[in-house]
Amino acid sequence: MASPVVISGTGLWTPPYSVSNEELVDAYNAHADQFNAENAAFIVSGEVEAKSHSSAGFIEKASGIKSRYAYVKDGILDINRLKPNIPERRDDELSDQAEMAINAAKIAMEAANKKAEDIDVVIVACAYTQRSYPAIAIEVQGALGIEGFGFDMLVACSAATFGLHRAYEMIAADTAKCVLIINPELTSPQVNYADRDSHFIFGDVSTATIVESADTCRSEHSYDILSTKAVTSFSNNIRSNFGYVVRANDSDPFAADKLFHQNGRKVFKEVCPMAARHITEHLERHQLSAVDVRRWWLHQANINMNLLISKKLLGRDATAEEAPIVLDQYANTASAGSLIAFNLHHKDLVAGDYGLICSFGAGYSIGSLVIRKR
Ligand code: CO8
Repeated sequence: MASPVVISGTGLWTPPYSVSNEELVDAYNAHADQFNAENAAFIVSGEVEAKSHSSAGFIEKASGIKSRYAYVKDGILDINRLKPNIPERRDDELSDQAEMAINAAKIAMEAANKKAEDIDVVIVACAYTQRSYPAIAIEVQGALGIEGFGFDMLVACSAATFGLHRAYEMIAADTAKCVLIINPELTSPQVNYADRDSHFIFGDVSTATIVESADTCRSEHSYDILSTKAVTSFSNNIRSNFGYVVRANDSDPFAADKLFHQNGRKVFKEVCPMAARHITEHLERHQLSAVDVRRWWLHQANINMNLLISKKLLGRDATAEEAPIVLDQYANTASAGSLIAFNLHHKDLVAGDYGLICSFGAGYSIGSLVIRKR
């Protein structure tokens, strides 16, 4: 029998700058006041809607988020800018996302005891790449001195789990010996900090994972991947229309629809039952039920979603130990949330413990892995 496919190392790179709800709300409210003053006549005539204030209390209650990290903080709180000020780099400099990716990759490689020559595939899987080509993954591959091949893949919130799925399949099919999957989630350039409904949702982060065969695994903490499961179902409820065709259709590249926007209520209502059903069916494949799972590393979009999903699965509230939440500190980090939770909360598991990694979000897309500590 072929030897198991394992997760043998993970890395989490946290950007140096934190932005609190209060800072973000102060900037947004100052922007709203300025907008309302500048548009006073149109607001009175009903042509323009006045902007209401945001509130740190609302944000924490509705989402569980207290702060988020930013790759570059400069500019985000400037009410005349409301976006990070990330200077353009020359073609011969490392790109921002490759830099974020390498920071997390090095941590994962050390955790898995891997050198560049041990790795033969690099997958960069995230919600956006900062350019179309050459692939960020190939840039990372070159900078780390890895031979073999690399490619980028975009599946919004499920990019990280779908990337792990591809790695699992490559190792199982013996088309790769060791895969490095990296999720450099540079979300802040796509956040509309002038939009009260979404200005607080996202943070920047980078996570990385090593997947290989158990035969080559030399790691202290490793996990058999027992199986993977994915589903997608088209929805316009989470969308960004930014893309290269914008140049050709003459639309405004800075319009609100080109940034992240969503119908949060609908997402909440539709995705929670979908995710709970998906997880139940996945566990059933292994004759497991929810109570057999020691740890749930769930996607981190909204604390109330996670509480609802774990309650649907367990029939009671999950404890923080069972289903850790990292949203308070990191916010929604697109596809990386479940892997941040994994990075911070896995070392206490003992051999034989089952765990489940699951992402859910834009697409819609859901991806999961059932794993067992070795
Ligand atoms: N401050 C104060 N009040 C506010 C604010 C605010 N900032 N925003 C809204 N309100 C008010 C509203 O006006 C409303 O008032 P009223 O009741 O008088 O009409 C009230 O608060 C309630 O508003 P909502 O119904 O909108 O509030 P919710 O309780 O639904 O919470 C959430 C809003 C937090 C957005 C919630 O709906 C949610 O989290 N839903 C799930 C969304 C989700 O998970 N989306 C996934 C997105 S991530 C993803 O898929 C990855 C995409 C790729 C990455 C993108 C990177 C940029």
